[in-house]
Amino acid sequence: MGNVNDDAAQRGTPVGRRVMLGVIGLGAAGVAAGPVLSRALDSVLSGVARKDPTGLTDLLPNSGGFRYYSVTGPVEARSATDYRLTVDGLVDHPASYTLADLEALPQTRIVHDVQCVTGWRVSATPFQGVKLADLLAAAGIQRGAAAVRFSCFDGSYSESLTLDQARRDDVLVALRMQDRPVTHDHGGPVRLYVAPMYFYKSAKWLSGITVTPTVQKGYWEHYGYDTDAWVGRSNGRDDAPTS
Ligand SMILES: Nc1nc2c(c(=O)[nH]1)N[C@H]1C(S)=C(S)[C@@H](COP(=O)(O)O)O[C@H]1N2
Ligand SMILES: [Mo]
Repeated sequence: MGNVNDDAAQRGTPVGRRVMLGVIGLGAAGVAAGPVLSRALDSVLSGVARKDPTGLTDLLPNSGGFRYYSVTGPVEARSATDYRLTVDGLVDHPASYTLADLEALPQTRIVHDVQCVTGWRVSATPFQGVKLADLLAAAGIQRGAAAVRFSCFDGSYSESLTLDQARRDDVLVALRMQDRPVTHDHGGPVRLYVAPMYFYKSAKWLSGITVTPTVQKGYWEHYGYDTDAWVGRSNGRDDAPTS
C-alpha cells in the first residue's frame, strides 16, 4: 500500500479508498443527525479528498467527468452471455431476461444531466434502454404492490422507487450510456437510470427488480440520504434543475 498515495497524487486523482471508508463511517452518523449532515458530509468529503487522493472514486480515464463509485470495491464482470435480470415479487409473471431479450425490446434514448449528491454534474448524457414501466407492465403488477426494489450483482448495493416513480418515462433499464454499451465500471452490462433523481438512485450492475408492498430503503438511504431523491429538492441540497 506504501506507494498508493504517491501514485494517486501523480495521477491527480480526487478521492480515495480511505476517504470512502471514512464517508461510510460518517454516513452512519448521518442516520442520527438527519439530512443537514449531508452537506457537512459533502464538505468533509471534498476537503479530505483534496488532502488524501488514493483512488477509489477515481476519475475514470476519458470519463467526461464521471467518477467511479462502488460500495464494494472491485465487482466481477458479467458477460453478455451470463447476464440475467430477474423480475419477481408481487407480479403475475416473474421473468428472467437475458441481455439479448432486453435488446429486443423497444428502446428509449434520453439525454439528461447527471447529478451526484456530492455535487458533481455531467451535462447532457445520453442513456438508452428499456423503460422500466414496460418491464413492470409485462410482469403484471398485483394488488398490494406499491414499490420496486432493485438489487445488484455486486452483492451489496440496492435501491428502490415507488411504483409511480418507477413508471415514469424517464426511468430506464439502461443498456447504453454515452452512446455505447454501458461499461463495466459504469455498472454494465445493465444499470438503472433514474433521470430526475440524484445519481445514487441509478443502481449499477442491475440484477433484480422485485415488486414490493412498501418502499425499502436503499444502500445509501440507510446512511441518511433521502429515498425520494429529486435533484434540487432533497438531501438538503439546492442544485440547479437538471434538464
Ligand atoms: N451497484 C452500485 N450502484 C451505484 C453505486 C454503487 O456504489 N454501487 N453508486 C451510486 C452513486 S453514489 C453514483 S454517483 C453513481 C455513479 O455512477 P458511475 O460510477 O457510472 O459514475 O452510481 C450509483 N449506483
Ligand atoms: Mo453519488
